[in-house]
Amino acid sequence: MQFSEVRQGLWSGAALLLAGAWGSFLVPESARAEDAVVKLGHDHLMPAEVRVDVGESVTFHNLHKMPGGHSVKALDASFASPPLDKDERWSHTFEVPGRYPYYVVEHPASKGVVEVRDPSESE
Ligand SMILES: [Cu+2]
Repeated sequence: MQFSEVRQGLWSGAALLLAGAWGSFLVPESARAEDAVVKLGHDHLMPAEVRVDVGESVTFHNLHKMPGGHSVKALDASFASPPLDKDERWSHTFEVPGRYPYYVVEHPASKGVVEVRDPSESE
């Protein structure tokens, strides 16, 4: 009897966990919609220039398999990703308005710009 009570407790605990997992899976997924995505090809960026508002993030998504991966780095070093494997993503949130030129570390000729705007300053 005690055993079945424990089992029942476990099951409802599992059900709660499942419900919690669903909740945390479903809700933030939509709230966390990506603000901008830049895809990294072997030697190019798509799109090369993106605009976000302050507080938004840019996700860099590496599409190309290359030994050592691909990483991006701001010219002013304000952001730098780790090396990304194929299909890996890395996001950075921009808190300060400005223009952020960056490049692909493994292919320095591949350059991009993130433009960060303060929405309260634009009409
Ligand atoms: Cu490459």
